[in-house]
Amino acid sequence: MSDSQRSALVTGATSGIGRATAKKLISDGWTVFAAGRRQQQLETLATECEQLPGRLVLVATDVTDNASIDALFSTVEAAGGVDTILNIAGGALGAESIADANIDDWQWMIETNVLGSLRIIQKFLPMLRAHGEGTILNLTSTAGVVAYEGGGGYNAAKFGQHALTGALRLEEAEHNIRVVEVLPGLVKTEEFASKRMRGDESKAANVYAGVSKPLTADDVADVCSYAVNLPHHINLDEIVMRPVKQAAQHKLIRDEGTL
Ligand code: 8X3
Repeated sequence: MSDSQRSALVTGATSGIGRATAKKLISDGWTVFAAGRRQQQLETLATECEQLPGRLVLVATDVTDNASIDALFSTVEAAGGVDTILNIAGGALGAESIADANIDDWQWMIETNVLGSLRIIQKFLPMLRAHGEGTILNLTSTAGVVAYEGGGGYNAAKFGQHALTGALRLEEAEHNIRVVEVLPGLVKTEEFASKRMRGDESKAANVYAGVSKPLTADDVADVCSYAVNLPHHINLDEIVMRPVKQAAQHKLIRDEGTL
């Protein structure tokens, strides 16, 4: 890989922020290994990226499965490697109180958000160290720094991923790997709220009801792209981004009469 030819692995690339970020980096001219579970969505992404200047390599991957990550690593290594990892796979499942929480939901959230990132990081760290100027960007959430009612499981997962990210930054600085954390608040994507509310589209719509301009996946992708395109000695440690209408986790301004 030459210095001018940046190359990234993006997980969670089948939808939402991961997909938008993969697309943005390809627009920036990067080689992007787009990893996600759903082959059909990966192929749609490929079609949309045909005219863009970068190079896209699709790799069907499940970040909760070690064998799948081994196969991903082999593909990336054989195709020239990466200097940048963007851990975007993740999500929320359920909005119950702690009293009513479902253990299986918590396990899925911890597996995907925390252990999924850990598996990818452990597998690719030697490659990033060998490169000499590595970057890891972990997409966490404002839910990783502020707890809220009904957020328990997602909070636990994102607080965990946030902690992992902080420790990693301290441990990898001596290997010249910068570790960036992007913590978005309310982002309206096609799947996040719907999945969290188990397909109840009315509950999912209520998450954004009356919020005139929630963040979009493209907004977050722009920020991720900005962070990883900066000269390597600049580490944006933690980027908290919210829509103006969400001044804090507890202060979401909705148009009157919308809920
Ligand atoms: C999503 C942000 O506010 O739904 O990561 O927890 S929030």
